[in-house]
Amino acid sequence: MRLTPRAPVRLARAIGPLLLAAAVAAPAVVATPVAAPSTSARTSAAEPDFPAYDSGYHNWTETVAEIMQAAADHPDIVKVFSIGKSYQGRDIWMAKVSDNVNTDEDEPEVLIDALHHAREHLTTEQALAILHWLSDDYGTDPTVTRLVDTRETFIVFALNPDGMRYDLTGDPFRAWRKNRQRTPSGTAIYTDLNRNYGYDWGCCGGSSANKSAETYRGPAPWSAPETRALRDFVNSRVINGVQQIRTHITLHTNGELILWPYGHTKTNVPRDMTVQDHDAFVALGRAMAARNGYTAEQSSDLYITDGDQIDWLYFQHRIFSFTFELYPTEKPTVWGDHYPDDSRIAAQTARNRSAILYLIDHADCPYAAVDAAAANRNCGPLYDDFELDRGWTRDPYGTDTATAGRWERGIPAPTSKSGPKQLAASSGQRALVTGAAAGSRPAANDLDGGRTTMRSRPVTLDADPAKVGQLSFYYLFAHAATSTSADLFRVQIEAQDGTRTTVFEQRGKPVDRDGAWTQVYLSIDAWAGQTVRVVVQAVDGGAGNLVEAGVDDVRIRR
Ligand code: 0X9
Ligand code: CA
Ligand code: ZN
Ligand code: CA
Repeated sequence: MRLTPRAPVRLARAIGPLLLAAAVAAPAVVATPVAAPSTSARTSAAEPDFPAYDSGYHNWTETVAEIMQAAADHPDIVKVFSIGKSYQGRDIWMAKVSDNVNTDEDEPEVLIDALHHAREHLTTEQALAILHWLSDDYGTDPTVTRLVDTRETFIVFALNPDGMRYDLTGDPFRAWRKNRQRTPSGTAIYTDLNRNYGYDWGCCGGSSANKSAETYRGPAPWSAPETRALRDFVNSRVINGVQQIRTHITLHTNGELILWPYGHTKTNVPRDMTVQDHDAFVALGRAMAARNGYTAEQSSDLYITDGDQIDWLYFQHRIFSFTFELYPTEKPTVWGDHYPDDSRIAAQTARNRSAILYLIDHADCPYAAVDAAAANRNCGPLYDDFELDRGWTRDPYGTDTATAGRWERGIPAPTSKSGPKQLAASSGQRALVTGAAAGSRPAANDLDGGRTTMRSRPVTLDADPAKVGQLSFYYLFAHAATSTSADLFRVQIEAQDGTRTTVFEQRGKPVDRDGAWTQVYLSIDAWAGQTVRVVVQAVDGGAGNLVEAGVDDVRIRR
């Protein structure tokens, strides 16, 4: 919908790898079905296929042809490119669906992927169905039209093409799960792609170190080219410090489940998740389950996994990431339940239409699934809980003089001297603090020697002053009784023309002041229509003063 392309810097960066891929994927705009890349493994053999009674399923070449056909039929809204190659050298195809599809517009992004696990063929059918909803119903279905116009949806149809093909070389199937990555010696080393992601890889008894096991995690995190391709694509969607992908579904079979992170722990809200995010996961999961009749739960309620995809996507990128376990409900018996008759495909993929469109819709503001208050709180132009690097710069003006305890985004270690000084984060586990480590004694890692400054990424405020939400943040400012008014904590707004205005300031006094997270709300209506930055400063104005400052949960509300 938005015709304004993103800033040129962003275009260059974001489209670079995609253009490269698109060049390789030149047939994307041609209707002719594209042959699967040739590999030594298949030079003589016919392309593996489903048995005749299951011909409603797409094998690998049919899947690729179908994707390419959609791009040829809808060149204005569908673009196909490869995000990398499988171990055996097949392209891992991705379709982008959006209006102005060749432009990287500033629209919330959604990622959907299928077939991590070779035998889970219904997931590829589901991904193809999504591609068809979004492209064929564009212009006729008002919801689809709106979502194509206002979102950028990226779909992977088979993350594991080698395994998908191999599974069809059995009689009739092999019930294969892993990829086809093996050592030259030929020892059976294949990797469960959904145990190979790099967050808490192998941490928690949710995968196997045994090369022959179904849940073999691989020799190292990201050892599989397929997970690396997915990782690199997701990493490439961080633009100016902000991850563009907000919601995600990975499609698996089976169980009729909607699972949210984490899988590596039974704890509902561990330190590396925030309460607000957990609330949004539960609300989104339940809302989707109400639409497709699945059961929504935390993924570890099913069983513990480590190195699984959605844990990484949430932890590393704070993407609201879900595993869908498709039809049928029975727990996998390895052979039976992954191979529903092809007569089920139409109904069982259509069943998920409203749930999946709901999550695409909520890429705009996942917190809206909780309530309007959560949406207003967290979906304004700025919301930073400091759990991720979202583009703050230290010493942006080159005027800082502090010699120690400069601002850093970290896990603050509590310290105490005549009462608490530095505190654990206000939300999640990280905050912006003056020296996160405790050090050998309370005054060992506090702010010393002068000024430290941190500046946010640029944020554009609504042109209507009535619609500029308040700036809010939690702060702490603690000092010993030796403090003077030369010690300070302040927040400024840097206007578009570079001028800075102090909107909040606390100065030191010769009293012992303990650390306490305090929330502040400030009007910034004066900057309506401007692109501004938030600046936080702390100063240790006297030799040897114990001074600690912290900031968390900076918001410009809506
Ligand atoms: O084990 C998996 O990777 C997924 N199930 S499947 O039967 N398709 O293999 C489940 C992943 C979700 N995570 C957890 N259950 N922890
Ligand atoms: Ca668009
Ligand atoms: Zn699976
Ligand atoms: Ca935090």
